[in-house]
Amino acid sequence: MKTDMRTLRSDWLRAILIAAALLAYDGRANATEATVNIENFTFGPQVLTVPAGTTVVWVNNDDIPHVVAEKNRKFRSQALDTGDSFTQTFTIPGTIEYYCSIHPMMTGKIIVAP
Ligand SMILES: [Cu+2]
Repeated sequence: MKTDMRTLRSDWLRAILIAAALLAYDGRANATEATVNIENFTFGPQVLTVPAGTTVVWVNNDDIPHVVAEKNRKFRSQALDTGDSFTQTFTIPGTIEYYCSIHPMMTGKIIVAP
């Protein structure tokens, strides 16, 4: 009888620990953020690899406006003035190619890892 109670209690404890670990993991996944710096007509880093669930923030640090436009029109920012930012969250693994629609020579890539 005593043994049974102890087993029950340890199962209960293990369940709590697993739940806590899952919550902690989820919290971390939600908080994942990466930045692309726009400067000198360049997206930096030009190729950015992030885990799925990452929110990418583009920040324009140039003196002229830029646009962040996905190659297949999946997303497109407004014209970003100096200091403006654009945010996009990537949940599906794959490669996203984008460019600046004002300066099409400016290109960048986000690789979303599973
Ligand atoms: Cu531009």
